[in-house]
Amino acid sequence: MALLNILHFPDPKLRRVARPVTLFNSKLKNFVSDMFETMYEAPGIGLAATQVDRHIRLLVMDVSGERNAPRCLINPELLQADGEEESDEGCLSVPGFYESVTRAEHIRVRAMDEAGEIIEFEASGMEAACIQHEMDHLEGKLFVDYLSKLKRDRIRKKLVKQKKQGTLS
Ligand code: GNR
Ligand code: NI
Repeated sequence: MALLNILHFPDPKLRRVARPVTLFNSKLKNFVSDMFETMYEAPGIGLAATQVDRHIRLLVMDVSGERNAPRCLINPELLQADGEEESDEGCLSVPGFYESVTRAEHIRVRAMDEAGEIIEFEASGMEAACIQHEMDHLEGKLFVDYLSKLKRDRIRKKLVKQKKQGTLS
C-alpha cells in the first residue's frame, strides 16, 4: 500500500487523455488499493488515475458518509444522461476552491470492475456529479473549465503562487 502524489492545476499532465485499461492483473489491483488509500486519506469522494499521473481509464469513489462504500470504475461510459443539476464542486487537484457546476442529474453508467466484469447501474445527485467529474479527469478536463476565464485565471494564479511559496496542501 502507498499514498500517491496528487497533481495540481495548472499542471499540464492533468490535460492528458487516459487510455483504456486492457490488463486486469495483480498490478492493477495493487494500483486500485493505492488509489483508495490516497482518496480516503485526502480525503475525497472520488479520485481519477489522471490525478496521480497514471493515464489509464480508472477511477475510484465513495460517496457514502460512512466511507464504507468503495467503488472502482474501469473504462466507464455514460449510456444515458438526463436532466440538469447545479451543485458546488471541489477537486483534490484544485485545493481550496469550490464553485457551482451544472451536470446531468441522472445517469446510466457502464464500466468494468477490478476483475474486468462489466457492471451497469444508475446514479443521481451527488453520486452522478462525482462520476461525471471523475470521467472528465480521464478526458483531461477539470471543473474549472466550466467557470469563466476570469475565475479560472484567478484560481490558477493563486495556486501557482501557493506552490512557489510551498504553502499548497
Ligand atoms: O472530493 C471531491 N469532492 C467533490 C465534490 C463535488 C463534486 C465532485 C467532487 S470530486 C472531489 C475529489 C476529486 O477531485 N476527484 O477528482
Ligand atoms: Ni477532481
